[in-house]
Amino acid sequence: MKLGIIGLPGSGKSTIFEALTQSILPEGHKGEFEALTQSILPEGHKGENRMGTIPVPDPRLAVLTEMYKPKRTIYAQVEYFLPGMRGQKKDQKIWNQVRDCDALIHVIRNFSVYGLEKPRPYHDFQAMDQELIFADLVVVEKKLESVELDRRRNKKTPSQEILLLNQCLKHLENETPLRKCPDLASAHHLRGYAFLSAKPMLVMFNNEDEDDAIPEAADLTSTENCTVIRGKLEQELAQMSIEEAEEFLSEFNITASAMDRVIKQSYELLGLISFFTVVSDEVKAWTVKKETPAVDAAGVIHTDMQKGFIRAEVISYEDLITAGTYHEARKKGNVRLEGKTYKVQDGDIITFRFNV
Ligand SMILES: Nc1nc2c(ncn2[C@@H]2O[C@H](COP(=O)(O)OP(=O)(O)O)[C@@H](O)[C@H]2O)c(=O)[nH]1
Ligand SMILES: [Mg+2]
Repeated sequence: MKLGIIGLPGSGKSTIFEALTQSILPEGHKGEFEALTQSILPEGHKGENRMGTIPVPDPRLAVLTEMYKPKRTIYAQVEYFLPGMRGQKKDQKIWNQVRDCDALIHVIRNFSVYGLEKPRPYHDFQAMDQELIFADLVVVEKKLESVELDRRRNKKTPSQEILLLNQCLKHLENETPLRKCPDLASAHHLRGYAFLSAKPMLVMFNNEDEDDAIPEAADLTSTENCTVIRGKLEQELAQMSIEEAEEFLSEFNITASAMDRVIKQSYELLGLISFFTVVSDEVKAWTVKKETPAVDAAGVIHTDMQKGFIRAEVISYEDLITAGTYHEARKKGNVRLEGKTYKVQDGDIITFRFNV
């Protein structure tokens, strides 16, 4: 899962990127998390692309680790991507860089800066969203123009795609982002365009230290997925020792680190779930979309597993914990054999049977 961070200059993107990628580690996971946490480009490279890969916190993995005592426990991962500004004229290139992201985090300034006008969250949201819409509009218009040329030269043109592109055109001309049109946003024929306004978006208001409320921003809170972060505060928190951080957490009434919260919200936004595998000394979490059939979940692990899929041996996390051991669960009949079309559920522990 790759989340692109966008927003107007000065909205706090770099600050939040650092808060998310250098976040303090939840108790009990220190070792594993430290090994995985990385933020590739350090200070002094502000103009470059930055990418941070961080583990998805999941207390169930700690329980499974306790049960199986594997050599390794591997958490699911999410990537945060912050496109750099260096050497870029207008936004075109930035937009191309976030095209392969699964979703966008749109950072909006909601803190005061001496010498700058008061924060205008709704205005800023609109300004950036319109740029996304405009970038898509350019792509659609170009394509439709070339299609029209082909038509005049009596070349065959793919009609379904054109129909859909024309629908996109209408919405975009009305300044409606394509994420508001689920049929278009998920249309198979349009996948190759990777439209920016079609990407799921988490609107992130970047607040003052003392303020943890979602701002009044017209009807944004009812029409978009909104969240609040106190970027500066969270960035400072991320750089503290565990002891310092604990004191700080209670002082500012923060319960979960921004990283935990944002990952959770991103999972929900993207309709993602986790399933687990336990094989030869390794407990591992995998990420798939809700409703993913077992055969495709196998493909996330290895294409051979997908091609040679025979069946999936499945037990829910709850059933395993209740039974105490896999052996006991099997005796109780909690271990099921499922076929290709079985829809994987959050927390399933799966063993795939396959031919090579
Ligand atoms: N008071 C306050 N200042 C912030 C906050 N987040 C960022 N800033 C400051 O705003 C300025 C711009 O932040 P930066 O992260 O570089 O924004 P970017 O241009 O979007 O990457 C910096 O001076 C930050 O220290 C915040 O939550 N509160
Ligand atoms: Mg920056």
